[in-house]
Amino acid sequence: MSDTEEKRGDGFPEGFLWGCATSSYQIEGAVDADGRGPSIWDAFCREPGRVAFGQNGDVACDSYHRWPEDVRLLSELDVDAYRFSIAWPRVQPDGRGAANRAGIDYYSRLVDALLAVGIEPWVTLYHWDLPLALGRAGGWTDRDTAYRFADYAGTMFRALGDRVAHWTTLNEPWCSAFLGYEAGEHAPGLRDRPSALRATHHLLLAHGLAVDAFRRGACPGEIGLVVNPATPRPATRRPADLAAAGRASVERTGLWLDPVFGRGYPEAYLAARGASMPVEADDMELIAAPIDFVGVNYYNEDAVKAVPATPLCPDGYAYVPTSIEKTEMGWDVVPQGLRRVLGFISRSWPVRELYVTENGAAYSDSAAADGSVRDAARVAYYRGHIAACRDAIADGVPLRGYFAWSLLDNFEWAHGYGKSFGIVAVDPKTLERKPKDSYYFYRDAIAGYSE
Ligand code: IFM
Repeated sequence: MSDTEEKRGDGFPEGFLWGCATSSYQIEGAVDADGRGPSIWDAFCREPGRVAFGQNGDVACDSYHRWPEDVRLLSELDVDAYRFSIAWPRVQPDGRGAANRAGIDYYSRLVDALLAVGIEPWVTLYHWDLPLALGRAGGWTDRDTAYRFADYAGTMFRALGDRVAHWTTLNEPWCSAFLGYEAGEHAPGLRDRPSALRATHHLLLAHGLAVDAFRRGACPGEIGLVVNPATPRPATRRPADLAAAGRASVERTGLWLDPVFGRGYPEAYLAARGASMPVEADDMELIAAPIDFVGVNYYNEDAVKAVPATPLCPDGYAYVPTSIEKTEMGWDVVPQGLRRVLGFISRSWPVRELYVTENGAAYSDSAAADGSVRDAARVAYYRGHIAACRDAIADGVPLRGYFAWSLLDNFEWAHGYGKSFGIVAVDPKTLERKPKDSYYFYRDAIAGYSE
C-alpha cells in the first residue's frame, strides 16, 4: 500500500467503523427551546442534593445551537460515524400524541449536515431523558411507557429512516432501571428493588416493540441495543470467587442479553431475589425480536470476591480494592478487560455484530503555555483500549466499530460538570470548544498512524 492510499486504523480490518458519541441531555442545553417538554432529568436536577453543585443540563454544551461547530469538529477528526441521541421530549413534549415538528427538524438538520460531510448518523432513541409527564405517571415502572416508546420510535423511523441506517433503541438500560429505581443515583431517584425489576421488563418490552415497529415499517438499515455489561474478574482463583464473578456479571449482562436472545430471564438471578417479572402474553417473543448488532459500552473492569448472600446483596459478591491505576471516576483502567468482555459476549450469545459504542475516561486536563490542552492520561487510555479492540478482532470477535466517549466535555449526570470525558474541552463560561491532545491522537489512530 502506498502512502497516498486510504489506510484507516492501523491493523484494523477494512471497513472498520470509527466514531464518536454523545447524548442529548448531556450536550444539547436549550431545554425550553422550540416546544421541548421537560424530562425526568430536568426535574431530578432541581431536587436538592441529587446532582453535584446543583448543576443541570439547561445549557450543557449548547449543542442545540452550536451543532454546526460540533459537526465541523467531527469532520476534521475524520470519523465515519457520529452516535447521538434524540431527546424524546423535543419530539413529544409530553411523551405522547402529535409530534413537535420543530424538535424533529432539529435532528433532521443535524442528520443532513452529517451526511453532507460523509459522516454516518447513528441514532440512539433513548439515552435517559424520559418525558417528565411519563415519569410522573410511573415512568418505566408503568407498562404503558413501553407502548409510548414504540409510538415515539415509529415517529422517528418515519422522520429520519430515509437517511439514518443505524439505530439503537436504548442506551445502557441497566442504568435506567437500577441507577434510576434501585440506587436512586439517577432520575427518577427511587430506592426500590421491585420498581427496578418492573422497569427492567418494561425497558426490554419497549426495546422489543420498537424493533418490531422497525421491521414492520420495513425500514432500511440496522437496529440494535446498547448495554454496559460488567464482567468483573475474580479476586482470586478460588472456586468461590470464580462463581461470585459469574453471578456479579448477570445483572448488567445476562439479565438483558438472555431475554433479547430468546432465553428468557436468568432464573437464578430472580430466585435470589424471590422476584418474578411482570411478563404478559407474547412479551418474551417481542423482546426477542431479532436485532442486527449489540453495542457495548465499556469503561472499566472490577474485581470481586464471594461473600455470604444477604437481602441487600442477594448475589453474594463484594467488590475488592485493586492496585490498578484509576480514572477520576475512581474506575480501574483495564484495557484488556475490554477484550475480555467482547470475547465473553461473542462466546455467550449469538451476536452477529458487535460495536464498542462508548469507551473513554474522565481526567482533568491542563493548559499548556502554547494554548493546547494536555491530557496524556486520556491519550494512554485510548491507546490501550484501541489496541485491546485489535486484540479482540484477532481473537475472532465480530467487532465492527468503535466510538469514543465523548466528543465534548459534558454533563456527567449526578457528577455534574466535574468529570470530563471529552476529547474536546468546552469552556464552561464561553462554551468555546478546544480539541485536546486526545482528539489529535484519535484522529491519527483513525488515519492509521500507530505512533
Ligand atoms: O456519560 C456516560 C454516558 O451517558 C453513558 N455511559 C457512561 C458515560 C460515562 O459515565
